[in-house]
Amino acid sequence: MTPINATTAVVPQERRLVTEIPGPRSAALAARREAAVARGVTSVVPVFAARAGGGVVVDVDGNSLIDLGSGIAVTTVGASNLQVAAAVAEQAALFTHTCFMISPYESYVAVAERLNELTPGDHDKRTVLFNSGAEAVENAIKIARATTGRNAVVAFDHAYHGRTNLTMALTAKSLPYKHSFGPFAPEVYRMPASYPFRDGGMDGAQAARRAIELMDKQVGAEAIAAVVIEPIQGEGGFIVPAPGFLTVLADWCRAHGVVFIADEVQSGFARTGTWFACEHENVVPDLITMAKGIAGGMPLSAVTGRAELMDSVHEGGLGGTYGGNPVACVAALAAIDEMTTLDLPAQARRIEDTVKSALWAVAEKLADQDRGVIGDIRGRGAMIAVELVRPGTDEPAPALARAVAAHALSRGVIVLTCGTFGNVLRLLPPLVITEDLLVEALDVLADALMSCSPR
Ligand code: PLZ
Repeated sequence: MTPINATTAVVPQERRLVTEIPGPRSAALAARREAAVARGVTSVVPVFAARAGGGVVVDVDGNSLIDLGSGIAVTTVGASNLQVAAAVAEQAALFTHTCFMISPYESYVAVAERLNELTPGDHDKRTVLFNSGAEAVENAIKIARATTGRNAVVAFDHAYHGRTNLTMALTAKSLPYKHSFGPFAPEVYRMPASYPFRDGGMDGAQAARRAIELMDKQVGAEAIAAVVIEPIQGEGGFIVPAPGFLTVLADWCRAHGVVFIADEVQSGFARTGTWFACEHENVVPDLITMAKGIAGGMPLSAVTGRAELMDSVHEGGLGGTYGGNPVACVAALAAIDEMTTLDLPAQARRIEDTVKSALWAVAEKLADQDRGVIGDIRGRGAMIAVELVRPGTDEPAPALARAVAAHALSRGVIVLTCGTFGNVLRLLPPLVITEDLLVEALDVLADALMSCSPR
């Protein structure tokens, strides 16, 4: 892997601990935070950021941590990418906002043009922009309902689609996302997904038919406006469905006039080694939702889809004050240019090789010592997960996942967890991380796995 972070090299690319974690400045800020910030919003890492870029986050005490989280798959081109930063500064000096619904500007149109080109399928497309992933998903459902005149929406077990009322209803896991926040939006139906590690050998087509049978029986195809699915489930555990699952579902949707929505908020924008994760299965969604990696860290989200569906919504039916903010739009254009020039899809594939071989090596070592806690290693590109279990079973080991992440953090590496059972370590490095830094972080993670796994 060549070092490609020339455009993000302002922050020294190193792991360096100069205090304990958290250091005194972070501890002082934590106390202020506790008195000022609502406790419902929590943080994975107890250190406060001072700067970040390439593959590192530097905290207020001067500790430089290797970042395997990218702020949940957002800083794909780095958190202080020079092209993005320059575009943002230039646009902010021209105007920060007019509201696209009041006086439009070119960058919104240019982002729509780029997304229409980049997303799967060569049909005629249209795009509309919003701020967050949840907002994109909500609007995709609005569009599907308007175009079909139907109400029901199907989502899957282990799904995550956001924290607004409708997207909470679509999200599978109660704690922490839904607990005490109901009632939820009606007409949402949940179907079993494809989870190869836990499906006892069921193949993709079988898992799809299981879901289809339930949809037919419990909802009826003629009542379903949309099926919404993450091509690789993110928060639910980086679950890659068995081959064929997505294609059989998408074919069924097409045959029954059901809008197939791919939620690529987490898996999109080069993350999995292709521009979008549904390309791995040659699935062409009717609508695709995007956010996170789209704009180099600026808040922007989008729905792109078949022109006839997108344009079935009445004039004035879609919008929002900040949707497609001009600063976010120029950031997206710069970020997408970087992903193209640096060929970040290819970089994600190289990261996959490095990460998977390091993880397989630890898995073998642990298994040789009868400590087989690694139940599954899965994912694509720079979206890779390790599912931890009690040795010899498929029983989830969430405490071990937390311990490993904490151990890695104490050695200067940020690792996130996820999963319906909280037992999955997920690796989402910025795609501009250098090979050296990535290997160093993987060594720390391997050490953490070896030290924390029970004997
Ligand atoms: N769809 C597939 O992954 C956001 C959320 C973390 P927003 N995932 C991270 C948390 O605890 O809030 C996500 C996603 C998929 C939609 C969303 C929602 O995107 O930008 O957070 O609204």
